[in-house]
Amino acid sequence: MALAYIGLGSNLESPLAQVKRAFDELAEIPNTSLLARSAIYSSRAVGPEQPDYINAAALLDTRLAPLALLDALQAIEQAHQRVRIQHWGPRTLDLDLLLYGDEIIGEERLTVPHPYLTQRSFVLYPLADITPNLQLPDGTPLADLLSRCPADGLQRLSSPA
Ligand code: A4P
Ligand code: MG
Repeated sequence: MALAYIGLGSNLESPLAQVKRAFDELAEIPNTSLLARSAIYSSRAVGPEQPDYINAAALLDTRLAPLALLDALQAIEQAHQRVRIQHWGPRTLDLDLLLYGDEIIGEERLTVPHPYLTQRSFVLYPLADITPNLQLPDGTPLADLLSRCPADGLQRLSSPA
């Protein structure tokens, strides 16, 4: 079993509903259980001009290998009729595999930890809701990253569950 953290993001087609539904779908992934969900946040878009995002994070306990878990995440994205038009562009649902245990993965389809994790308030604050004393595989405490990362328009809309 491995603990995996997932980043959820949406900025099209009722983003709040997309993210809430995605939490339920994460709980349905085979050989996997949903251990925790962060609060839900709104955030200003990073990248091209586009609507604000809804962001959150989830903690899974899974028996799936990293690439099998990525397949499951992409299947959920597809079910939300996600169309990839533009890099960093708007989307109905984006599911990023942020962390998979203490593994460091550099494969064509999968980079873990997620490359932008350390700089994005809309990832770091949700992670801290779930595991405030989290450390990255290289030993960096999440708290250090948070202290260096401005909240940058991030707003908490709900409590963690
Ligand atoms: N891939 C590699 N590593 C991973 C990973 N750890 N998790 C590959 C998930 N996928 C991973 O992803 C392209 C390919 O990355 C996948 O096929 C997978 O094999 P994508 O989601 O289709 O492409 P993308 O989203 O355009 O690129 P990327 O790099 O995933 O973008 P991000 O980092 O997801 O950023 N602003 C706010 N406020 N909130 C957001 O959530 N999100 C983005 C997208 C931009 N701006 C945002 C937000
Ligand atoms: Mg992505």
